[in-house]
Amino acid sequence: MISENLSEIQNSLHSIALECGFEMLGFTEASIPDKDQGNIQAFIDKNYYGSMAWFPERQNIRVSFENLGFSVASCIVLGMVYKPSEESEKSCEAILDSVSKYAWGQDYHQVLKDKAKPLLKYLRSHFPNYKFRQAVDSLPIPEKILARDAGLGWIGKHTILINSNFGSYFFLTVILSEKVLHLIDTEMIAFKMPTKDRCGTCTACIDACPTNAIVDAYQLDSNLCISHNTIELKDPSFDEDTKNHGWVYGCDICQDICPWNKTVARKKNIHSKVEEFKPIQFFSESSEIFHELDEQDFEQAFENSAILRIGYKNWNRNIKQKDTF
Ligand code: B12
Ligand code: SF4
Ligand code: SF4
Repeated sequence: MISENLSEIQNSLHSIALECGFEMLGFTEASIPDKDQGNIQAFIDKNYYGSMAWFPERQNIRVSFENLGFSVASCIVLGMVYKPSEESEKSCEAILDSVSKYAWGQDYHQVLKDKAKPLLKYLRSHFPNYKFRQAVDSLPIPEKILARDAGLGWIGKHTILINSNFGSYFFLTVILSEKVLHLIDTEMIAFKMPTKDRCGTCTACIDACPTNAIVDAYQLDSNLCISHNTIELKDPSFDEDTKNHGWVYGCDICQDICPWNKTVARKKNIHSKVEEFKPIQFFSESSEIFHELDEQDFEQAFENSAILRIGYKNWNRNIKQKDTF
């Protein structure tokens, strides 16, 4: 029997999440199904993690939630849409096919941490004897698998999580909870999003990827992915053989072509409601975006942006690479 209390807690968390700007929230058990564990292992065995040498490390956290300082019982998974409004897209036309929409606004790691603070405060005050910890890419936690199991959507053939209402232009963050919170009661079922795979026979993302990085449905080789090559490749030297197809930071091709974004979410005018994800000044006001920057100008331009993390040398490398196609 699930106590009435748990249902109230879930409802309150849902209301707080909406107030904080999250569109999606779900609960799931802290466990990774065997089939997914096998897929993660295959990703490692095939070296699909590219230059992210950290990926195969700490597998005990990724698949078993070990060494986190407490025994994790449940995961609260939250989703926040970052898709820019049509107005923002018009004002930033120059970067539409060069800078991924997820990096137009402020650094999502910080934004999602700030936005989730009231949820953590609520949890800690209701359950002072239990531990809670938030992850936004900051822990080796398979966020998409947990999000799928929490009812936020399905993992598409391009390997990104899609929600049938919101499309795929949203970030994920997970709150790990020592307290059991994931049990589903009848009221919560109404909040749940469909998790059924709705890609059907479509292969638009696979066909559109210019580097054939989606080597098979649901399988991505990061070595070939423009997102990886513009963000994760640490070597700042210019390489004529690396073709980023005009992209300078990230890549949106497989998401732009997806009917769940292109048609369904667009018709519903799904876009970010969060001030922090409006384009940063450098993108909305500068007329010289794709010119090389010195360290000081780079740091000023990307002060609150995730782009700051790649450093000015790699930004300049990507600018040079932009024109080689
Ligand atoms: C590593 C990483 C990357 C890598 C690898 C991407 C990938 N597909 O995994 C690179 C650098 C390429 C990348 C790119 C991007 N990323 Co990224 N990334 C991550 C990170 C840190 C880990 C993901 C992970 O564990 N991947 C490993 C694979 C094995 O996991 P998986 O994809 O869930 O695997 C499932 C299937 O794809 C399949 N599978 C995968 N590989 C294989 C291999 C075989 C052989 C088989 C059979 C099956 C299989 O099986 C699994 C399910 O059982 C997460 C944050 C996190 N901590 O989860 C963000 C995250 C996934 N990224 C995100 C974003 C936004 C992006 C980009 C869109 C950014 C951009 N615009 O440039 C692109 C999208 C590229 C793409 N097509 O996926 C968001 C996605 C949000 C969402 N709606 O899903 C996340 C969740 C960050 C966040 N907190 O919001 N990313
Ligand atoms: S992000 Fe770009 S390069 Fe990577 S899989 Fe999608 S379309 Fe291909
Ligand atoms: S483009 Fe088609 S196959 Fe690819 S994720 Fe979207 S619906 Fe699925």
